Amino acid sequence: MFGIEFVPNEPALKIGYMAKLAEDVGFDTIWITDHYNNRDVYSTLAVLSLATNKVKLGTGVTNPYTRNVAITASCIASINEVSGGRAILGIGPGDKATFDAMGIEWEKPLTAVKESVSALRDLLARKKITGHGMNGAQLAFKPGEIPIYIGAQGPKMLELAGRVADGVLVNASHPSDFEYAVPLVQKGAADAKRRTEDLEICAYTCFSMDKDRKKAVNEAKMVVAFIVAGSPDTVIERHGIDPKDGKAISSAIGKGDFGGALGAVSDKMIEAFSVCGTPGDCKARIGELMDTGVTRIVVGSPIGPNKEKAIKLIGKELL
Ligand code: F42
Repeated sequence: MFGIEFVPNEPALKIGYMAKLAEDVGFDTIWITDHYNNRDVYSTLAVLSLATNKVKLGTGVTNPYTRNVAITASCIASINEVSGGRAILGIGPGDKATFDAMGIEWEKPLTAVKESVSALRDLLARKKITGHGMNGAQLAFKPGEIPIYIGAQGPKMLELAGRVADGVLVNASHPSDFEYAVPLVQKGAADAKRRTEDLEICAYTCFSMDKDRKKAVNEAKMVVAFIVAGSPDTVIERHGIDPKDGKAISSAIGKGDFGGALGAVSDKMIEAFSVCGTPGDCKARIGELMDTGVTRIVVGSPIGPNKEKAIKLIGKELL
């Protein structure tokens, strides 16, 4: 029921050590984020394939813009091979801010994800594909069974995930976001005449746990500041936060004033955008999330003030 996310902003060997620890304390899935400015997701997953024995290993999430889908198929199939069949492909529309920096246009993201999942299903079944801009691409080796999850927040993307994916990774931490998201995923599944029970609905949370609540909250603040800055007003308002307070944070981040951004993070923002606090606090929030129809929890950044200690504590108290 519990997965964990690692951001490859540290050397892959260090993440390999954390991943083994996470496996040992009882996590069953490890997700690695994909942004061009961090270590490469597939190199990291290759290291994790060798460092661990039984956890599932996923891209959390890649996108159809920075990598051609035929390359994505080849990369994840290679990870599936080296890990002994433990790969999962997480794919989403990608992070607009990093695309701007790379000079990549974010054209028709919904269509791009939809077509990519269809092409990936064919490529992973070793079919020769035409369409999707391809002209007969086909893998030359057997990929094995690889589930495909979609990273989604918007209403159409959530429905698409329900229609075509094996699971959905929703980047949110509050029950009200899932009261909104779960019915949309279920509607997509119903439209495609699929059983909702066959679909994993994952809360891909901002998580911070420590025996000392204050320390846990302090650690979550910067991640929450970035979430608030990147969230549309509709999401901010859903949590009873004034969009002006959100704008103040994005403007501080835009100016490089990270102290100012941290100072503007309110308790209400922490409550809305993270699973945070003592083991008891986190347990209570996880219960609320599961009540909305969430089937799995992903423990995401920052995990805790001291990652290694937090992983052990989560293992002892929650898993
Ligand atoms: N992004 C990354 O780049 N790297 C990561 O490691 C990563 C991890 C991650 C994990 C979980 C998760 O939920 C998201 C994650 N993301 C990551 C972010 C992800 O890639 C997306 O940026 C994020 O999920 C936001 O996407 P969204 O679901 O809100 O979709 C956007 C594109 C959106 O606007 N969706 C609309 C909707 O209603 O869902 C649909 C827009 C639409 O219909 N577009 C039309 C189309 O065809 O695409 C075109 C409309 C027109 O007028 O052109």
